[in-house]
Amino acid sequence: MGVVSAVRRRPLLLLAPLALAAAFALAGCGNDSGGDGAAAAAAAPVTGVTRVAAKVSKFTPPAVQVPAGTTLTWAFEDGLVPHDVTGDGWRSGDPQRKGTFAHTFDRPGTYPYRCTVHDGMTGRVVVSGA
Ligand SMILES: [Cu+2]
Repeated sequence: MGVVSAVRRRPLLLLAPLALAAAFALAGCGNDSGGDGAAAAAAAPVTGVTRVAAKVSKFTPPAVQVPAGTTLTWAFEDGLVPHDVTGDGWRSGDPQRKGTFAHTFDRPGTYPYRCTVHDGMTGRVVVSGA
């Protein structure tokens, strides 16, 4: 029995350093295409911006910070590539190739969102107290 549990435990011990190494490798990659969800989640929010572009399969800027009560607008500007904006309880609807989507954020908090068409195409809205 002792042998079995030792064998089962070993893969986890081996995988932990690999996972850490992978995380460092990703974090250290400075010229990725920008669609990386981890990068969007880690990006410092930009202030003074109420318009986010969905372009080249990423949201620009990936993170924005606005006061409560602000209406943000997403502009779909990726030619033939459709995108959407999907948060928890708020969404733009069907993926679209052009036009805009607007949403007003009334309550302070952090609102992550993503494009359901493209893995890793994510963004974040940080709403501060008005
Ligand atoms: Cu997309």
